[in-house]
Amino acid sequence: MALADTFTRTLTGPVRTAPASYGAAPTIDGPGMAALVAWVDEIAALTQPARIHWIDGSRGENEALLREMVDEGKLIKLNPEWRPGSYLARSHPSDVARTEGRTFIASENEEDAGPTNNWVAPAEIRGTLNGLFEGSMRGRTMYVVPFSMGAVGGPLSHIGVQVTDSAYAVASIGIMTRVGEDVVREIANGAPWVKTVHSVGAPLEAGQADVAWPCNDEKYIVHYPDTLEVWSYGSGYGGNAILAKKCFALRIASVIGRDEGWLAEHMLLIRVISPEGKAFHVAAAFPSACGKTNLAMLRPTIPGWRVETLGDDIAWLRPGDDGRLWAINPEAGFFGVAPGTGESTNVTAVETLWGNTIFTNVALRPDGDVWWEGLTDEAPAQLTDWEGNDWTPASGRPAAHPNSRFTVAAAQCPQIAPDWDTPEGVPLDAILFGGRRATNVPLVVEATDWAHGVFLGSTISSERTAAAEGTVGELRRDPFAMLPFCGYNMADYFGHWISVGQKLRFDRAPRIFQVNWFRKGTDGRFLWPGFGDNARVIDWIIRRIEGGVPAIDSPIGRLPRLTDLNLDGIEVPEADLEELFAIDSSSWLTEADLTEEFYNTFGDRIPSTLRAELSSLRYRLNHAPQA
Ligand code: GTP
Ligand code: SPV
Ligand code: MN
Repeated sequence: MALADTFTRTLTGPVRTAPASYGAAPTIDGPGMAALVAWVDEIAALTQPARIHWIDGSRGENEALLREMVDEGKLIKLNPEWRPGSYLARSHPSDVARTEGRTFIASENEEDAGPTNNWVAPAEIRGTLNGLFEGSMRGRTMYVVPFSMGAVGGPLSHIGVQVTDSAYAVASIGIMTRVGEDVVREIANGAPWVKTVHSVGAPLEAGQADVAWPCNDEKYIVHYPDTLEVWSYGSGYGGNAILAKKCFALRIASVIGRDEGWLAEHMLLIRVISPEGKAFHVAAAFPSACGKTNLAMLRPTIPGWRVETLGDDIAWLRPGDDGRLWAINPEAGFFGVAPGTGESTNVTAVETLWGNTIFTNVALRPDGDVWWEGLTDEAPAQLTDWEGNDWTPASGRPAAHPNSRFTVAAAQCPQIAPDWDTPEGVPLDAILFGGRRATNVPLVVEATDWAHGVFLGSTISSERTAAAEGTVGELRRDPFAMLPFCGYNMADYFGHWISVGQKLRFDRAPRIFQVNWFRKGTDGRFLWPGFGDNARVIDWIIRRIEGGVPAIDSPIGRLPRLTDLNLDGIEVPEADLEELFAIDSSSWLTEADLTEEFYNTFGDRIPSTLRAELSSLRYRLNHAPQA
């Protein structure tokens, strides 16, 4: 094998005996194969791993990998009696979330990255990265992981290859995407693919002992939108390491979508089935840790309604020939927030996690099962916390890290749609935008039309969460929940949303709504029960789509008449309901000023349609009577 030869030639680290398959590319012929092998050779020459392992995606391979990680102390096997086939990983305490400050867009032109992204000049950063990646895999195995986002060969699907020195990343990608030799076959047959390179940046010198969670204090998550590449260095956690997810399926895919006329979005995807048996498809964009997984697994508390899960984090949307907007979930698993996931909030997730799950940074029970805040109302008396220390309820600190997560196959979800991985996707009826807003934003507002909906999406702000480094609770702009994930100039992205709308038939385009489950009373408590009761908002949305109920025009959009909300079986005090929908003109005029300030950071790149929407909003706030 040419590859094995190159591999031996460039080897500088220690060599350990390894299975014969290690280092050998699969014997698949086709015109695209040489370029793949050459690229892998090139990365190996740079990073100098001790071994190369082409991942075939088989069950046996996965089991061997997990066993190896347990032997090396990188995973803790959970008690199979409670949690079969499941593991706990504890990250380094400095490597617990996406590092947005170390995430870069290396487009040729700085303007193309825009003011919301960290831009670096590609030539310059390539030099820096070459220095860091040189020898970065010494003493480690370099895994080559071919993966597909969307069903292999599907019309909306895209493929990629991740090279990584993290077995944890390999196991995670195996759950989150479709990995296997059928992807290599696609590449061999000439399909285009995205190159992603990942190193934890912790080479092992001869005789040096490994640690449970290798990583590096210096981190770089770099995207090259012009050449469709991702290079990630120094972190083993989540979106920093599973490059198929935020790096590829959002940042790189958003650029591909801009060029090809579709949208890559930070959205969950569900099918809602009405008591009459009619199916509706809803996508919703909420910022990180703002309720996507929960809504994706909704168990309606109103009788007769059913929800089938299609996706919980990413959706790719494409206008169809029929004038509708079609959506797929490109992923194959859930990388979900653990804290707050419990029987009373998201029982579907709890059931999904029965086994075959990798947990990261949750607490360990003495009986070998896991626990996190919110799993049960009462904490166990004794735990080992996410850092491996003894913990009791008196410890005064969380037992699980606030951004602790579970990684589990979508197919394991008890309410997964039977056709969740259909290659052509589902036609959307509604799009929801939301965020965490203690004040101002009502429970639900309907956009008057597509342009107003795009305006609503562009103005989303949300209180920061633990999903990324930063101060939790601080309000920040997060348009379309894409602030950290848009791979190009966000003003152009807003324009792209408008142009996608123009490709839809006006009577078949999804209707757009803004929602907020997180409004608080002056006493600091949530005004809305949320979770399963969010079905009551979905019920109103669907009745709007069906033309079943009138709405109230307000300066910020269409609001429900309170009598149209189905509140049977819950007690929401009248005063709370009023407050949930209260619109304070002066606060909204301040929001409008902040929106203008935000728009101005893009100069004249902001589409004139959105400037016009902002003027109309101000006009309505100044002239309409208080709602
Ligand atoms: P990412 O995976 O980071 O993109 O997060 P996500 O958007 O999928 O968020 P997720 O559904 O995991 O929810 C994050 C947190 O919000 C959890 O602690 C939930 O318990 C909480 N949450 C979700 N839905 C609701 C709701 O309707 N009301 C309230 N009060 N909290 C909610
Ligand atoms: C998010 O932060 O939106 C996530 C987790 O879904 S990560 O994969 O780390 O981006
Ligand atoms: Mn997310």
